[in-house]
Amino acid sequence: MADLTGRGQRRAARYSAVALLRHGIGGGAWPRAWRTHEPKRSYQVVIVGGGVHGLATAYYLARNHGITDVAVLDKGYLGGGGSGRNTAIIRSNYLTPEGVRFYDRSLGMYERLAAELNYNVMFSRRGHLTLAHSDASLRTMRWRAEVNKLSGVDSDIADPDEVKRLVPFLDTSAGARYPILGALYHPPGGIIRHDAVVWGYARAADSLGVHLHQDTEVTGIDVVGGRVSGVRTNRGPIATGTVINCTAGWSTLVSALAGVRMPVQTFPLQAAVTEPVKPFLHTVVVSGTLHVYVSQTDRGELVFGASVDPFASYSTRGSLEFIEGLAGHVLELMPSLAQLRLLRQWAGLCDMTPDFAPIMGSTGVDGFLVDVGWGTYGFKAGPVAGEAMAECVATGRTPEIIAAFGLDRFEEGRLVAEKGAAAVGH
Ligand code: PYC
Repeated sequence: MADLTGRGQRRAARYSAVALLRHGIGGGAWPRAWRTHEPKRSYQVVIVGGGVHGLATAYYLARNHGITDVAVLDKGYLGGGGSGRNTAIIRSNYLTPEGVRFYDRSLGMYERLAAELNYNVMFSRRGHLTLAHSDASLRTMRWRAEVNKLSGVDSDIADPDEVKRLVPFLDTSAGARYPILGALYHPPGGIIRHDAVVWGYARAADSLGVHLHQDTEVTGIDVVGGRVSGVRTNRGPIATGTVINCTAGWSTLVSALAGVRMPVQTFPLQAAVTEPVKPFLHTVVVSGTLHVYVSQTDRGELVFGASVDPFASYSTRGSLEFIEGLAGHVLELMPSLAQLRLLRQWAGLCDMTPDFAPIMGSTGVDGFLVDVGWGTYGFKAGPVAGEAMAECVATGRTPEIIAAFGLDRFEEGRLVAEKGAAAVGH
């Protein structure tokens, strides 16, 4: 499609019922959602990682700050890492005030995203239940509910009768091996179609002039006199004064290319999906004690996840141990699912920090910024992280909403302590 501005921008095809009808009748191909380019020899900003964080950062740089001379580099395909491997759960029922405020902004942005990007991201606000099977976990749920309410986030404690009303298929009997004593109920939580989020941001960033480069691996980051001067890639060198590391899984390795150390360890997180069945589960259900979370997609499949694997690794393969453990736990919660067949399983990589909060903002190397260390929370944060990182680059200042997440907190002992908000024990 034509370059309309001379600055590499183009008007993306408008998706609408009328456009669908016109194409249905007239035939013809839809324009590609984003263009391909040869990498230029220099860009104002280079973003490493073409997942939701990298693409959202590129989009907000262009949309909010008019910075369009931006390249997003991904060593594989867009959304092929954590963005396409998570279980698509979004929520803001965190434990710390910093976390609640941050993830709540993201949830609000997700809610408006389809209209903003003219792309159906299938946002589904359906409520999120975190079950408590012990007095200790009920206490943590109460704590989270109170912190949430203080920040204006809708969360409260549900008793077992309310849990049964919301999810009749759950075994809420006192005779269960881990009886349900109550739950943290968070009505604004839900799910969204994760691939669509990636494609929507990619298409919008492209239409604003951002270059998206797939199969483009960063093999080196040049630093001269403490300042970034460029990146080396398998497609040649690119000069730039600003590099943002938006990777998940490889964040330590990419940061090491710039000589920056990260307190991060990488663990696989496995997930699985069943055959589709009639809709019966209208809420996201999480059990920390049983290490399981489950939601039902609009197609009827159940999507399950669990804890991270118990050893650090870069493997994205599924294992039999995971499926055996998961099946046992799911049947303790919902015995009537015994006949359901699993379709497939997969894994993504989680970069775990010591306090389960991300690392965002500037580093000791001028022009090298990070948006990493998301553990099991990354997908939920995509929009707000992109917005904040774009502001960081454009203004040279750290926005208040990410002030608590700086790399220097580990030296200064200002940890954020977000572990208690993890879906399951890790
Ligand atoms: O934090 O809700 C969560 C979550 C679900 C899957 C991975 N993390």
